[in-house]
Amino acid sequence: MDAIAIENAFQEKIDKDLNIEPKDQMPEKYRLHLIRQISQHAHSEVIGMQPEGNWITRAPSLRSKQILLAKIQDEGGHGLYLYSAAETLGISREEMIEQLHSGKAKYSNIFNYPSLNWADIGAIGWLVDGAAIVNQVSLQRTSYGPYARAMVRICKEESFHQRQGYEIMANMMKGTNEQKAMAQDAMNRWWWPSLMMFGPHDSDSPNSGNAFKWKIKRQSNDVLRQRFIDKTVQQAEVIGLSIPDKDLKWNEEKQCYDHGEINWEEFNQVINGNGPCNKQRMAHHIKYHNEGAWVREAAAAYQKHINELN
Ligand code: BYC
Repeated sequence: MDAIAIENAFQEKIDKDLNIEPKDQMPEKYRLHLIRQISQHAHSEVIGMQPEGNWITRAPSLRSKQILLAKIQDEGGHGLYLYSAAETLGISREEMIEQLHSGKAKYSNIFNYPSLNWADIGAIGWLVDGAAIVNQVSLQRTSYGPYARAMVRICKEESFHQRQGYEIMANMMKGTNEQKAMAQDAMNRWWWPSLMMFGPHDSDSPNSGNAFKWKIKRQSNDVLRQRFIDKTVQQAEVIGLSIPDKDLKWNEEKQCYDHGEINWEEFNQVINGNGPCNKQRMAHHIKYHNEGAWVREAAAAYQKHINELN
């Protein structure tokens, strides 16, 4: 089949809502679009372990420490499913890591902010995982089979993560004035970066055109952001937290919350390497990746040995 025939047969499948599987023929641009998005998603999961890992040794109780450990292990697992899904598209793990280290591949803006105290762990679980779920529930119906199936499992785990974070915030809001102030301070620092997680406004989203044509995306950046806001404002009210947005108000006609302007200048700085923790996050990843070289070498030597026996 020539390129046009491949593209037509492919689009016909997409239009019938059929999944595309690794051995199916697909346009090169679809393959590259998915490698970009899935690898960036995987990097986000793995880099996202850093701000939380910062608090394992300082968790306030054995229970909270066990829960946090389990959550961070889940994030590592999510990274692994996603790297594997991307590998089915013909890119190796080494190439993806190389693209992360060279800055060619991005990862979520949100993990370039510091986790300063225990309330931040609550805010990450509640707001960051909460935002991630809204995005990922929609991605369960993405057109590439291995990505869609990874999302089903990831969403189940993320909803536990979101509850873990909300529980921390709810408990702090029942505590002393200092604890309440800590929770509100974490809310103030994490709210706007969480809204940025959904990406630029639809009118400024260069990848959305193809993403919709190929049903990689099912809902737009702005639609998902609005869904997250509407859900989260109510959860904040229940535990007595305020949303740090003076322009936030219920729109009776549209039946959703209007919100203030997002600082896109800050977003662009952060995703281009100039956020508060970008350099620290990357230095940490490179250091431990290099220190783990012996594990990869040992695994390769073991595989070679097994192959020789067979
Ligand atoms: N951060 O054309 P657009 C987690 C980039 S981890 C950084 O709208 P697209 C967790 C975008 O890549 C879950 N960059 O792009 C883990 C593009 O640049 P490139 C993370 C962003 O792809 C541990 C440019 O801006 N979730 O839950 O159509 C602990 C223009 O954007 C961001 C995912 O990764 C951003 N927020 O839509 C706790 C979801 N937004 O690539 C929790 C999977 C945009 O052309 N990804 N950019 O150089 C997606 O759904 C989509 O890629 C996005 C962006 C909605 C994020």
